[in-house]
Amino acid sequence: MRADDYLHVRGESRYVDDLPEPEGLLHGALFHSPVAHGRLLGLDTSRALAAPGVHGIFTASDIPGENQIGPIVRDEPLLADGEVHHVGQPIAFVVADTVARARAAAALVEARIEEQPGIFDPREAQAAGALIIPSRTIEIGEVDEAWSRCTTIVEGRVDSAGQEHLYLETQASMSEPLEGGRLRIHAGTQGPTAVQRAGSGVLGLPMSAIEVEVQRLGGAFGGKEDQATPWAIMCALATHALRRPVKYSLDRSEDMVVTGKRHPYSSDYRLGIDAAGKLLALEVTYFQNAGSAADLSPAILTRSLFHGTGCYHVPNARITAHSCRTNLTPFTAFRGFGAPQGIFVMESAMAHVAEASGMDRVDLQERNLLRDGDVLPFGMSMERAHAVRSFGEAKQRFDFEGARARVDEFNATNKLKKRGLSLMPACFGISFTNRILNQAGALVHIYTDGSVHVATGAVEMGQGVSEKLRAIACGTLGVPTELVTIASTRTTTVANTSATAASAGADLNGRATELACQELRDRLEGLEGGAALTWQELVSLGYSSRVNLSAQAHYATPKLWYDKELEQGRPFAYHVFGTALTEVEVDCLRGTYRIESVRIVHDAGKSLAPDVDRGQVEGALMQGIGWMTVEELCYSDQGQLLSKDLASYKIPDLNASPAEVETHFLEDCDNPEAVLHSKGIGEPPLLYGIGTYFAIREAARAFRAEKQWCYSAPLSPERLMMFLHGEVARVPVTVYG
Ligand code: LUZ
Ligand code: MOS
Repeated sequence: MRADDYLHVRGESRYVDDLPEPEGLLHGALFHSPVAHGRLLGLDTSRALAAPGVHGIFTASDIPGENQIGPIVRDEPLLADGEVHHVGQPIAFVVADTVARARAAAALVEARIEEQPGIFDPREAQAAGALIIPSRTIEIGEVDEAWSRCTTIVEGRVDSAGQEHLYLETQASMSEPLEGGRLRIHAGTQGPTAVQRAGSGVLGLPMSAIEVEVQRLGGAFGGKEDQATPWAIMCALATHALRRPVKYSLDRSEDMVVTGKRHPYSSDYRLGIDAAGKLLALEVTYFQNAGSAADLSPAILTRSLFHGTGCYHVPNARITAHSCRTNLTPFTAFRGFGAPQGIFVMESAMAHVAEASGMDRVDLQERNLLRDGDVLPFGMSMERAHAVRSFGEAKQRFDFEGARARVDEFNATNKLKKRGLSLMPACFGISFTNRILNQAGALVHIYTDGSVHVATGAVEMGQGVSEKLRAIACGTLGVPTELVTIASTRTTTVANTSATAASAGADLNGRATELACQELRDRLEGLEGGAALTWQELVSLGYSSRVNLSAQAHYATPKLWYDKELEQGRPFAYHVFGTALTEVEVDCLRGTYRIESVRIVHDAGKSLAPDVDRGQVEGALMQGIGWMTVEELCYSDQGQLLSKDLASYKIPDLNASPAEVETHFLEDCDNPEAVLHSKGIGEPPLLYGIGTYFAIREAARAFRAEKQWCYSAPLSPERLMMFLHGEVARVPVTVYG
């Protein structure tokens, strides 16, 4: 059992809303844009300000520093100024003595807005020149020349919808004044330093005047990598002005409306193979729906580019990506970070070309899996690729041939129910694609009683990073688990941290922890007579010998480089591989389906915590299945989110989950590129969910082979039924009329 589990089951874990309320605490509420695009002509806060219990209302004009929180592109005000660009854009922050009064007052704010037409479709935005950053292309080989050598070429379009994070704990923050004009923020963020930096800019204070602390998050999934910042800074803004503690926690529906989600993508592909079934040429164009501000979209676009060929080797490829500005909430990081969108396009193209050529899809996949020495379109050469191994092992271990025969037999003898199978290979690059972010720090104290305190930049969000850090510290120092405490994450103990993200939290912070612990062990073991002592005696000897029992360490991932001009480099420390075998049964009259089983072979390296990793594989799989099947964001043609509560936005429940999930970790996998030969785990297994889409598709085609398939997700039962019995249903990804 993990140390956190005791706290969770006893209700003792402290999320922002569980922190003891400081005396004089005020509560925030948001007034946000009711329209998707318009000119903000006037703002009347007088009625709100006169409402009972109100202590202050903050608008753009109350910001002492700069009204700017864009992390990559400086295009996002904290509070709207002059214009609004999406429904839910923050305009005013109201602070009152109770939550109810703050919300009541926020409803009294009046904005005069001259509405303007909005753009919601990324292709429309691109055609209108509304781009977040200049478009990018990565390229390898001779694409234009290679088409003539192809025996089968397919072209098509793929759409994938966004996805709501639905972390259990909604966005929340609490700030409190410290002496001398300084302040502390208890932020519900994956990126404490990002909050500190943005707070410094907005308040016009040095970063040293702002402390950010994170105890833990109730889930984040990328939704708090960047988008925890505005709420934290709004609290800080009010605390700064009123010198009172301020808390703001969003209710579920508000959170769904005002925060960003996974990016919807619309994409075009052209894929060609030769007579031997080798992939020869690929051309892909992504239209990323970025929403109204950049947020992390450029970084997400990069990851899509880097995963555009999926798990396969394509010698001639050209991949282009447009980040398109639309009038929806800025879309943001979500587990997978643009890779799932790109990989879904590649798998779609693979399925298409297999059918067009008459090749077996699994054969085609297997023949083209990445091998050592294969070069990806951005110039990175594959090392220790376990694609072939995990694909082969999944086939064998889970008796793919037997399953194939069973499913074919089932389909031959059933008319209205059909079964489908898919093999889904995953390949995911580990490291932040922005090289700078690949660094971390740790501060380790040994106290005179032998107990150990480990502080890093890693944020615990239920993913078990604390458990892994503890394992690393225990192993390196040679002490039992009970002696090691993992501290909350604070900008005052470990500074200039990267967000806990990119599946790299344990890699980066774990390595820093290992280095700090090694340093301490070396100091102690270097003492005369130290070798024969117990831990307790050793620590006592260290203290009495006046040895420094604290160590700080910093780790920066080596060997990473990327040249953006050339679009060439080695942006990842390594890749994670695996394969999922999925079996589904579709009721072809109703469009409903049952996921019979998902069986996975996954490469976790030498796992630091196998139970944690198993949980991550299962959780990511479910999130991937949800994205591909039942999770459906619905907007009005005015850009209003309609699916803004759990009655209208469905995530996989027990019935929508696979009846059986089996995870097998590849054995004897080392990984010299990460701490103790482990591998990042958070994001890669989400890709297995894509397998469910193709298994359902295979079953549907066993029922209606003649219908032309359109590659769009989610493939909800409603949409599947429309496909099977009505017009071809392309999923309108962003807006429903
Ligand atoms: N965040 C980020 C990420 O800033 N850069 C990345 O490459 C990344 N990858 C996955 C998830 N979050
Ligand atoms: Mo990220 S999608 O916060 O790893």
